[in-house]
Amino acid sequence: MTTHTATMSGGEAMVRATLANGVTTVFGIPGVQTYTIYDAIARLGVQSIVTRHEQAAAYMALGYARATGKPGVFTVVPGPGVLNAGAALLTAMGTNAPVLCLTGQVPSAFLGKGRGHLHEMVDQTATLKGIIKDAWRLTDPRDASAVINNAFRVMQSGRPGPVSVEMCWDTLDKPRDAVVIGPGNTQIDKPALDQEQVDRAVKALASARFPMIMCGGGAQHASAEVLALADALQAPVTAFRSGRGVVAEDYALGVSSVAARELFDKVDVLVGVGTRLEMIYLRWRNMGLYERKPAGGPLLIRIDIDPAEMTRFEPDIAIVADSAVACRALAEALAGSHRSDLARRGAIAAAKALAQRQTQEIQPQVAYLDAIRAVLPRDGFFVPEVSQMGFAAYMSFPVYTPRTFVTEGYQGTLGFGFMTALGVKVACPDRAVVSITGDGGFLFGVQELATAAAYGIGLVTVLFNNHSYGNVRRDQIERFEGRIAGGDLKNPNFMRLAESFGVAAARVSTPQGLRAELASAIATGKPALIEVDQPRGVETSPWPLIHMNKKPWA
Ligand SMILES: Cc1ncc(C[n+]2csc(CCOP(=O)(O)OP(=O)(O)O)c2C)c(N)n1
Repeated sequence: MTTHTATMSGGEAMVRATLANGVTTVFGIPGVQTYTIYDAIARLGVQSIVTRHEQAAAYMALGYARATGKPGVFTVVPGPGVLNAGAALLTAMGTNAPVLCLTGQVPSAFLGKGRGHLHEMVDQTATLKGIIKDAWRLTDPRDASAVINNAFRVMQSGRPGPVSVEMCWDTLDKPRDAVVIGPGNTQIDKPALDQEQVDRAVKALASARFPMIMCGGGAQHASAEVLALADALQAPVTAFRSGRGVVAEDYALGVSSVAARELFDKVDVLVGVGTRLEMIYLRWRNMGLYERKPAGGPLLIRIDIDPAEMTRFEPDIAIVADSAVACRALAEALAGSHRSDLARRGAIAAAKALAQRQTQEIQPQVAYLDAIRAVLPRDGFFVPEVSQMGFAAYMSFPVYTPRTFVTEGYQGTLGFGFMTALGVKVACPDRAVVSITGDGGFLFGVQELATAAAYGIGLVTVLFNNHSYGNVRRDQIERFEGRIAGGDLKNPNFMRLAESFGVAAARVSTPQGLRAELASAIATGKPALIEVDQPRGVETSPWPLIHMNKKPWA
């Protein structure tokens, strides 16, 4: 990448410095402060996806980042535009996604004056710093390369996360001479591997009787290394949400969370790879119990790039490192230490078979999930949503390829699915992408059917319409003697709605019907909505298989 020197506006400098970092697509909505950003985007041939609400721009950038592991970029006006993007930014923070928000500010003379200038909010940078990894104000176009490159470094260094760069309206607009846009950032900081930590883990693992590996989102780039470690240990590998697909679940050692629970009482050494371990220590044990370190259970080894993680939940052995580097070192040191053990292989296979039978009871969800899995290619993306189908999918939709199960993480952000899936499809137009959603979550972002139609984003959305905020409704019936407060919904005609946006729509009412309709929708490569119409309350609760009745070391 060559250096470019010219007279340019702050907006153009921001865009050129962003493009120097390899960015080709920007999501967003323009406004008066950001006109120079949009003018540069148009002139410089960037793929620009303009959404119908700022939240969707941010969710699409999130989907882009999650699907590729590369930064996703969006631009919105300051104040309300930034706050409209808030839930997506929070979700990006929770799922460690490198997302860059480019935004404006009031004119510099008005900063902090409270005069009520257009889109003014009290200390926007400080507000953003409270919800994302970091935020900066760029005060001179001549600093654009340095500030934007630093944003790319911070976004991808250590635990990745979202960041923002803002510029005041006057600085965005005014041309400045001799602005130098240099090459993009190449520095991504990672902690060096500490051999002593590795040696301690190797010692514990070499003598483990029944080790298990649990992956989180921090293992998505380390699939080959986790697999090598699993093979060396002959250990089952599991995940709850964000770590799914690191090891394929049709591999002998890849196990769902339900199969993992079945095996867990045998486990004497647990290796957490890039995970907060929510499933085991919060979901299985007690969501209400704060523990600084586990009060029982297996010896815990944690591999995490973020040193703070080791004090948030203290393991017996901490390895602060990139998960690929650490797993490779452990796998090399442990190669050949655990011979294939027929009894253990048998236990794993039996747990998988049992889990398969148990999850088959979550009907009708699992019949529909099976229909989707049957037609979605191995490398196709599946983007669930906070819903009866999404919860069931955590443990009963097998995942075979890293990054292909894109979830909302611990934020549990209703509405994230459809919009995030659009960003996944923009990032990977040649791979199938299926979004599943409830009627509640879908209407958080339904207007983006217009974006799908306008840009021909060939996402297939399967809408499970149970005419309710189904999870809320069931919880209320169970806990409040059958009283429902805000759980029932009156919906539009989704077929006519989708068609009015120019999106093909079909309605089905059986898993077989879904399978056929989905296969043809994927084959057309065009945006499509498939509605599965269901009566209220038809779903079996997925929660007993998420929280599991039998508590470990209770
Ligand atoms: C941003 C946000 N708002 C509210 C909630 C609370 N909530 C969790 S599930 C749910 C209902 C979901 O309804 P729907 O999308 O129709 O899916 P269903 O449960 O009916 O399958 C609600 C309101 C949430 N998790 N996130």
